[in-house]
Amino acid sequence: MANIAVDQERGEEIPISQLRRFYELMLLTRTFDSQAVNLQRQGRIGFYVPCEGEEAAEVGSALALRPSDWIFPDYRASGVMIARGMALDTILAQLMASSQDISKGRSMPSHYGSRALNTVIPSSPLCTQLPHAVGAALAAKIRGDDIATIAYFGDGGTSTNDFHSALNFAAVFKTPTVFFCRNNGYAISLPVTQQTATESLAIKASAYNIEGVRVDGNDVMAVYAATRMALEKARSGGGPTLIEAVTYRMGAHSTSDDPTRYRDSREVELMRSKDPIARFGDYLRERRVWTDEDESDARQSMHDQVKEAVARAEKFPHPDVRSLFDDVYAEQTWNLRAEADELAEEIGGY
Ligand SMILES: Cc1ncc(C[n+]2csc(CCOP(=O)(O)OP(=O)(O)O)c2C)c(N)n1
Repeated sequence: MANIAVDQERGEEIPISQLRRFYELMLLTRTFDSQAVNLQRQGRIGFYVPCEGEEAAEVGSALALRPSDWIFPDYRASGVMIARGMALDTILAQLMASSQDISKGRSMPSHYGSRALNTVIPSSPLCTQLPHAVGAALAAKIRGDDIATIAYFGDGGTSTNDFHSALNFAAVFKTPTVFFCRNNGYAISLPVTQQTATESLAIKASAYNIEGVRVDGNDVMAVYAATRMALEKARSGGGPTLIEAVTYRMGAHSTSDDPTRYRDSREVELMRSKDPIARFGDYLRERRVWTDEDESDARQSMHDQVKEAVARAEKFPHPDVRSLFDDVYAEQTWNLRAEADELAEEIGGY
């Protein structure tokens, strides 16, 4: 059994341990994701944005980053967070808006971030994180920091003003930024064919004179290679890249969406046959670096990990409602003080 594989694009050797890590992180993401949907259906969390089908795009790109790089994610980023090393408890604390949540339960569920992981909490308006990623990259360039920034967004996001402003600014100032577009085929109910008349999303990069790369987003090794190349180019002064990872949103847009209203189930079945996890699992078995026993052990251990994390997270209390007024201003204003006092009095009455 060879203990390396060759990255075809780069002619570089990838250790087998790394290949297994790709697979295990994709599997953990899938396990977590389906459990999060179940929790929402059972009323134990309010809302969730699933990433089923997009694990290769998320995990492959996130693993290409260095810890010192900065991530500007969107709301569909559980796989990015898991690959980045965010603890499941931390993700669940965010989804449950508990006192252990980094944003103190104040962000919409599925909007994760962590200063320790150089990951900025996203806002819901699409692609607002792109100019932020460019600004942070420009600051790094001015300071001489050897880092890159990466922004995640979907195909629909390419129709926003912020997408175009960010690409233009990044190109003119040659910032070390990677724009990572998950083309999952849909913007809620709108298919990508109605989103744009261009032959691809990657081609939009040429309008700004930057490189556009279209990659099979269901091939974790290809995503990893494309993202690594773009990051290395960015860090070495080569400027920004737009990556279009072509994948498929297997599930609903969010737990508030019912895709059967606008999408043919035969299409979904066809795309399930291109499942990035099954595909990479087959590859690993063919290479004899993953066995059926590894598979059942991994599935059992991940199921247990998620179950235990949920049990722990559900014990975290909610934040004290009085903390609502904290962090709004450095010094609380008179009117907020008055409202806080009124609330405290109201609570005292119960
Ligand atoms: C500026 C803006 N316009 C519209 C919305 C409403 N909205 C939320 S998600 C979404 C679809 C986004 O689709 P896409 O960019 O393809 O990403 P995906 O959700 O498929 O990952 C829309 C239109 C929004 N959040 N922000």
